[in-house]
Amino acid sequence: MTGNLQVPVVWSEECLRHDPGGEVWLGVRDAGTEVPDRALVLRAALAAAGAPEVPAAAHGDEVLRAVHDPALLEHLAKVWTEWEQAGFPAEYGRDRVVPYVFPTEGMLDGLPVRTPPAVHGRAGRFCYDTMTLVGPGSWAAIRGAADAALTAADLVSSGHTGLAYALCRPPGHHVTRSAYGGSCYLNNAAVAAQALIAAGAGRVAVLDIDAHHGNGTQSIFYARGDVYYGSVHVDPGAGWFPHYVGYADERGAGPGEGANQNLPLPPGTRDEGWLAAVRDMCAAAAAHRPDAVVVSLGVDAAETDPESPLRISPAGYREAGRLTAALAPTVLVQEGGYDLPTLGPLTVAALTGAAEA
Ligand code: SP5
Ligand code: ZN
Repeated sequence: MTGNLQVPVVWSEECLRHDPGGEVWLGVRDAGTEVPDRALVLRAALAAAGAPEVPAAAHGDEVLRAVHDPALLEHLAKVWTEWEQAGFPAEYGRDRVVPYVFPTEGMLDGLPVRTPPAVHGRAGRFCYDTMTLVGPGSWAAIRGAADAALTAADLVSSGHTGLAYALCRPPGHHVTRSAYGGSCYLNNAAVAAQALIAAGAGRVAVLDIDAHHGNGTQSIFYARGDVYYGSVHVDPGAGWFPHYVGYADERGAGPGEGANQNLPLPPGTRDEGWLAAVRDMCAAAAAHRPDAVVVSLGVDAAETDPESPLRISPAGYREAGRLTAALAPTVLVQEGGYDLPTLGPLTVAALTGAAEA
């Protein structure tokens, strides 16, 4: 141990068991960047920085069922076993669950969404892309990541600490109430926000600084006034995932009108422009007077990251950590970040800034 970073790091060993085995992108299976080594690199860097580690405690499904369709939970828990029993890995060399038919609005044209009995048909029922593969250890890791988020929320809501970090893998902010995608399976940040509310917070702000728009978190809280969602991300209209959501005119609905704010940025944006947007997001969030904050901490906006064209430095992430954690007691939840050599320093920088707040 060389540092003195006083932020508890909540961690579940289960998170290593998810090996998506790549991603099918534009019809070709690529190696993929959401790999188990991400968690090992983060864990080692945070330990070297002196951060104390806290094991994730097993939690029940109550909070998960408040933000997700129970049918999504059941599907994820069972789909690998059914895929295997149907013979796809052993008999056909299909070693991961990859959907091939998606029940889009255009396909159904108002007919009810059925749940097909055949697993290969049902694979697209709760998933919206081909990049988010499921394998034998996936569910254990998905559930371990949610437990890490819940444990970090417990540490903060109990007053044990004003700041806690959940080392979640796989990440979560692309998952809506009933559909997964974007290398995410359950929405760990939404789970943390809901847990904070269940523990007594009246209003929560979710601040998302991952390079990509957190379409899942936005969707889950879109019509709610008790959870503000703000996101700074690369403009989906400039050709970046999630393409269909994350535009500035998405402001919330009904009781949530005005409690959703997107700040899309052009590819190539550096610290100055990004931090100006982070400051704007924090000012808007502060106006909602949150009792607690959840930060969706993706470090894939870094200049070194292969998955986004934003060009943020470690110093930028440190400042963003300071700004986002200054509003209220804060739970940091790991989202993306894929450049293994710089993933550790970037995350340590963000946590260092948050601890300074
Ligand atoms: C949590 C998170 O950051 N999810 C991001 C999902 C976006 N993945 C898009 C992958 C597109 C294909 N990647 C090719 C990279 C080549 N440099
Ligand atoms: Zn991302």
